[in-house]
Amino acid sequence: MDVSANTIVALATPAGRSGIGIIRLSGDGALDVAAKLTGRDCDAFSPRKAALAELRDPTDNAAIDKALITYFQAPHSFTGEDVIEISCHGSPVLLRQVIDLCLALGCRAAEPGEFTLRALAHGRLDLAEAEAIRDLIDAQTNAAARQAVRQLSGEMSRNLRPLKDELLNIVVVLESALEFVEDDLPEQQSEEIVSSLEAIKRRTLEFADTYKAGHLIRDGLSATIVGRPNVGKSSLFNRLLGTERAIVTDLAGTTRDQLNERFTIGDIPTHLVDTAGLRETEDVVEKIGVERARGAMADADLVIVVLDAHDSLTEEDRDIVRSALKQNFIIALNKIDKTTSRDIDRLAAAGDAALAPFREKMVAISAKTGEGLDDLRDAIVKPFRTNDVSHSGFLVTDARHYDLLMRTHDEIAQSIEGLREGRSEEIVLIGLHNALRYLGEITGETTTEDMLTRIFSTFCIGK
Ligand SMILES: Nc1nc2c(ncn2[C@@H]2O[C@H](COP(=O)(O)OP(=O)(O)O)[C@@H](O)[C@H]2O)c(=O)[nH]1
Ligand SMILES: [Mg+2]
Repeated sequence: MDVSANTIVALATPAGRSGIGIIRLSGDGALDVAAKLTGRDCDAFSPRKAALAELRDPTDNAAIDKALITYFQAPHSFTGEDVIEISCHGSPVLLRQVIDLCLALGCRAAEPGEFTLRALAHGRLDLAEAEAIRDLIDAQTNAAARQAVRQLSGEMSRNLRPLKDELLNIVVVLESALEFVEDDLPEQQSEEIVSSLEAIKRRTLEFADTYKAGHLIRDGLSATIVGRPNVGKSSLFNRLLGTERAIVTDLAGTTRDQLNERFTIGDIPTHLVDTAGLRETEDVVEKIGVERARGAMADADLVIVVLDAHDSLTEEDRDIVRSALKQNFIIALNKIDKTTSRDIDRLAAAGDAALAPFREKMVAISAKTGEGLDDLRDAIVKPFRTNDVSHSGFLVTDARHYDLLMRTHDEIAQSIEGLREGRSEEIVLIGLHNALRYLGEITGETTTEDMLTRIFSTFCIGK
């Protein structure tokens, strides 16, 4: 049998020019491929030792590069299989050549996340840890990276273990009651089980509740800047990003297409959208821009309505505030450098009585001078911060984990109800078995092929 066929190869470093580029192989044929590429014997490579070797094209023996080759022998490797890492010079052309040679020698191009999937299959990691690798690579802030590292070190399993053990104990008691007791569970034992289940349910919910903070740290929030033309939306966009990204002029209708950029506020990744000014227009291009602006507004976690503090409020402004009411929104009163008063109450009152109810949501700023920008940044993240979670704690960051925790919670809640209503142990046990299965799905003890395919498709190739 050709052992190379099940050996996968991929570039482990980003595509493009770099100092060094690393190609990784995993599988039974990895060592053999390394030997053929270097014209050496397999035993020239010792586990966990880097060897400097000339890579040659086996067909014409032409030199390709001088590379550092490191061999990790199964099972002591990332994947649990034989792994070869080839550190070449970081030329895209050269790296492509080496990968093509590996393919010609019988390797197969790795699927997204396939190295990690193999690590999972060989018990080198659990599923939550595998997902943590993806999250670490994708992390946009220090805080997100730190959470991923904690999850990678097995904190998810450590948090779930006691819950699972206690659930399992209860399942055992109920199952033996089924087998050995003629009548129903004695009243007192049933009450004990209910109170233990209540405690497990509470802890599951507490853990799931950390998702609000965890989700924010990992995925951040999206904020869309809206307002009528010329109030200073693009100026604010640039000011928040710290670059002259959007074109600013005193002509209404300058921004026609929307602009998207990422930046961070404190530890929170923020996806900021600048939009075309909302107004009735006959200009075809601007009209499309206005439609897109309405779409971006509907999709946003937070809408930042910009008003001109120097100008009186128009009917368009009122319409825009009204359409933001359905959502999380704040109001940025811009151009305060042009007003004589910085007092927000007076600004709000001068603007319009219609603004009075939203006093709490208003921040006075100047996109031109930067005044009030710190307050605005605080106001952007404030609606999303949770005070009840200590950030030193471990947070649930993944929607999949949150969903499974909530399902676990609901199953336990139903089982408690069943016990209280004196239903048969069989019925109660179904819910508890489901709860155990959901907890198992988080760490991957119980998984389906389909589920793994879905999860690993979100990984990058080469990891
Ligand atoms: N004085 C002053 N002018 C501003 C401020 N923000 C924007 N502008 C000016 O207002 C005009 C329109 O700005 P722009 O950002 O293009 O507005 P947009 O149409 O809402 O995107 C430009 O001439 C800006 O220089 C501000 O805070 N103070
Ligand atoms: Mg603009």
